[in-house]
Amino acid sequence: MATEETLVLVKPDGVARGLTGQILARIEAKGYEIVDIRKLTPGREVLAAHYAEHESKPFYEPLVEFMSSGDVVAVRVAGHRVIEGFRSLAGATEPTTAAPGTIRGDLGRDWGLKVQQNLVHGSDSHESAARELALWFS
Ligand code: D4T
Repeated sequence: MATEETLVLVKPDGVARGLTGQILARIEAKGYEIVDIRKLTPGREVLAAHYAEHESKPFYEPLVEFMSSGDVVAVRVAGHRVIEGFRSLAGATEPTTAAPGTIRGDLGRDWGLKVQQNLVHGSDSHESAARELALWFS
């Protein structure tokens, strides 16, 4: 059976706060496999493609600005039901209300900015995972 894969991004706030290791450790401790990893400062083009669904939202510009503000760590993660499993590890979008025990609930907070700085991204479906992995690991 083919192993499912997802794209995880440690966002610029996670990298800048030195939380990359803790986040990767949680993924490994859960039992998922880190298949590939790269650190880069993403350009507008990759971010526009990645966040195309949010283009009309008020937080879109602040989001692209934030995501291009520094290094991110892109990770290809594999495991049975990893797409759903990593979303569960990450917790809800808003760090203030994300459940304790999740990455965002334990390590994140609201900084009162125009965009939520919530440490990680995880693909939300098989289609998104395939599209995003091709985008970040081409
Ligand atoms: P990502 O896509 O980064 O894994 O986060 P989520 O799946 O949890 O959230 P999303 O795609 O709906 O939003 C993408 C990105 O925009 C920020 N955001 C989102 C924000 O600042 N304000 C908002 O109201 C929403 C919905 C946070 C994540």
